[in-house]
Amino acid sequence: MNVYKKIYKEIKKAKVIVLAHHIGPDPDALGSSLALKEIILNKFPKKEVYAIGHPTSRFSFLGKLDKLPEIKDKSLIIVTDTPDLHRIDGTLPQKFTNSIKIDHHPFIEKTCNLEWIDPNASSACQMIIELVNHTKLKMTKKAAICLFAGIVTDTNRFMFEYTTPKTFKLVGQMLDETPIDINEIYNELYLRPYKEIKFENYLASNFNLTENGVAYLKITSDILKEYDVDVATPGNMINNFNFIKEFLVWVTCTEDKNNQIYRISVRSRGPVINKVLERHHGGGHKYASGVRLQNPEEFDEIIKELDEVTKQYNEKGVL
Ligand SMILES: [Mn+2]
Repeated sequence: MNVYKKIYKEIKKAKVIVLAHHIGPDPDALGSSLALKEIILNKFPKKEVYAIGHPTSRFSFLGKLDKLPEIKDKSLIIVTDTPDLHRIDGTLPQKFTNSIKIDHHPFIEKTCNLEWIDPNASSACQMIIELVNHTKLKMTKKAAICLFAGIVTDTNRFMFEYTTPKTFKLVGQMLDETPIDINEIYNELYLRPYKEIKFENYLASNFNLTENGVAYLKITSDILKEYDVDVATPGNMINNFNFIKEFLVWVTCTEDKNNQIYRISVRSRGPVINKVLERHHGGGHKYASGVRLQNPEEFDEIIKELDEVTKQYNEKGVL
């Protein structure tokens, strides 16, 4: 039996299905679980289906998240877009009768009974379209909006290398069969207040740059206050600094005063960076990673290690 059929069979069997994703969810995390909820309920209206996690206002157009229900017999959790246990938002797979992982991150650890991992997929949302195409599940308009938003953001508007002919085929086919207004989605995703542009301007003007091409910047909570932006803003903006000739790797370190942590976001145009972040208990993709630090001094170590990786990349052209 192929993985699509296996997943479908488990969905069919379950009475209660909980959909979960990673902490600090992006549109791929939110979109994949909210779309799955729609798609499952469309096929099985009598099942109890919940998409859980901490609410986020930024991407509320994708739909509302549910509270974790009481977990009964024949319960199934489907975790999307999350490779490791400690980043699952709101619950743990062990609490359920059965568990499934659908993810496109490189493998970190086994967290679910059944794991479908495709590191070549652009996004978890792309994998959901694939799942629908290979089973009796049907696409819905609401789900298509969620999935399109997840794919567009995870590929940075189809620019990242994970964007493959398969991505275009699956998206094209979905739009063909389930027409949605993509301009509306782009407005939701990319329309920004002027104060954010001013803040982006601050970031652009203040990066430090190493000889090897690592750009980095510490952002204090005072600066966030001054520009009236929230603590997630630098991380959400980091892709905007792609295609700057001198930046091979670029990093923001944002002080999160409420939680007494520092949020590190890293992007790369060549050097593989996730190994460095994994050493500091973070992770992510080859060219897009992050970590949350308690100790700000660890940031300096990370920059040193990223600089070394970038130096090696410059010397060898790979790595
Ligand atoms: Mn993703």
